[in-house]
Amino acid sequence: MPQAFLGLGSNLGDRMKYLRDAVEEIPNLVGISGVYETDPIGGPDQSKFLNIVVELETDLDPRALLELAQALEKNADRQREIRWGPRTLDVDVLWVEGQEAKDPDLQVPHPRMRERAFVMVPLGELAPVFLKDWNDPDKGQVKRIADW
Ligand code: X6L
Ligand code: MG
Ligand code: MG
Repeated sequence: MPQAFLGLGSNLGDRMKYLRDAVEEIPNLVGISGVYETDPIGGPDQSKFLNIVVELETDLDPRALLELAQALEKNADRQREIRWGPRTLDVDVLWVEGQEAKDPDLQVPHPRMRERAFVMVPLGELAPVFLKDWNDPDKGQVKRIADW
C-alpha cells in the first residue's frame, strides 16, 4: 500500500483534544510523531500551535485525502476564518507516495513543507529520508513536548 503523510495543527481551545479526536478518525494509520509546541508562523499575532505529523498506508489519492482532511476540520468546528489565523484544527496533505496534485486547491507534495520546521521536524521522526539536504534555522522554535 502507498505511504502518505498528513500534517495536523491546532492553536485554539483544547488543542490536544482536537488532535486526539482527529487521529482517532484517520484510517490506516501506521505512525504518529511526537507532539510539538511551535511558534506561529504567518498570519496575525496568535497563540502557539501543537503540531504533529501522521503516516498512513492507504490507497486514497490526494483528492480523497483532502476530503478526509476537510471532514476532520469540520468535525472540529473549524470556523470560517481570517487567512492564517487561529484554528481548532488544520489538516494538510503533505506527501503521497507516487502521486502529485497541481490543482489550485490541492498541491501535493505540499509546496511549502520544506520551509516549515513545524512540518519537517515531526515528519523527520517518522521518515528521516525527508531531512536529507534539509536545514532550517527555525528548528529551535519547535519544541517536542510529548510522545504521542
Ligand atoms: C512569510 C509570510 C513567511 C508568510 C511565512 C508561513 C504563512 C506559514 C502561512 C509565511 C507563512 C503559513 C501553522 C502556523 C500556520 C501551524 C505553526 C502557514 C499557514 N499554520 N504556525 N502558521 N504551525 N507553528 O500549523 O503554515 S498558517
Ligand atoms: Mg497548514
Ligand atoms: Mg490547511
